Amino acid sequence: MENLERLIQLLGRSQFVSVLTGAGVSAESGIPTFRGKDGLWNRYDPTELATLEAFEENPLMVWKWYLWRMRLIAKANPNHAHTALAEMESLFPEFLLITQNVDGLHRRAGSKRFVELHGNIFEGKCRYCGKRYSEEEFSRLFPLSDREFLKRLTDEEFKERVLEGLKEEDLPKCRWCGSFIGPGVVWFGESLPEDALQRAFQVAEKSEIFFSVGTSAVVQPAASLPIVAKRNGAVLVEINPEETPISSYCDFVFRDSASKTLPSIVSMLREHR
Ligand code: BJW
Ligand code: ZN
Repeated sequence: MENLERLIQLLGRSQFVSVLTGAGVSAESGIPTFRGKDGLWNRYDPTELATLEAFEENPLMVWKWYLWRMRLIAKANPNHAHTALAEMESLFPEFLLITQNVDGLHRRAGSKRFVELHGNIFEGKCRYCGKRYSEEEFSRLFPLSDREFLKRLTDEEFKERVLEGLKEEDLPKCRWCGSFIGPGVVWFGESLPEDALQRAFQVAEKSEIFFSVGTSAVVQPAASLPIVAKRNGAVLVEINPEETPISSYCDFVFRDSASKTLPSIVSMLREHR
């Protein structure tokens, strides 16, 4: 608690605050993390599913896996960590939320000042020519990916329409080049969106306080952001029940869930101001 009060005092004097989030922030919305005990990738081999090679070899299997995750996300709701972060942006003159999450829950919770480093699962991206499709455009091209449609599907219907019913010829094709369109996320070996990445590094360099929340901090280049912030003089704060490779660089460590810690910080900060 003493620790928390000291952090609140520092935050109260700060103008420039940034937050990097990862899958742990959405864990309590029921969306499995990637590498934790219940991590998605403990049950499914990522090298088989979330890579360009896999998509080229078996686009149907990769799409079924993504549609399964998209349905899970469509049915989920933002939790207290997302809403606390949405509130936090109005408390500082300069604030940026940098998320690695592809689920769009920060936007749904009301965040406006954010960048999505690894894309968005409801958008589309042609892996051949690079053409991007907005969520709206993509759901017209591939109605199965529509958020509202997926949300309403029962388990039985999902099994019938997607797991058993979807065929390779039903997969969405690029209007420009005719190749299969994949989900609008960043796979290993792919570059991150240039504008989001540039903004994230610029902001990390200028931050007075930098939070790393719910991320295992192993995937590059996102994992370098807290280190860059620290090297440029930021106070580094980690919120994660588990230790990570950046823990030893942190000035404050909260070994607790994001949905408990962030609302406490925001409510204490409001009282402090
Ligand atoms: C809680 C909690 C609660 C639980 N509250 N917390 C330099 C060195 C070495 C390698 C590389 C390098 N530069 C690039 C690479 C290669 C690669 C990489 O980083 N590999 C490493 C694994 C070593 N990076 C890339 O390929 C990137 N591209 C790139 O850099 O291009 C140029 C280039 C290419 C090749 C070589 C060199 C340069 C692209 C990375 C794309 C990542 N994509 C994914 C999949 C997105 C699509 C999808 O969703 O399917 O993004 S991977 C996956 O990991 C996903 C996540 O955004 C990302 C990060 O995971 P995150 O969010 O940290 O989740 P977890 O599960 O790991 O951790 C959850 C944490 O929450 C845990 O710590 C829990 O304890 C905690 N937690 N409950 C708070 N309630
Ligand atoms: Zn294309």
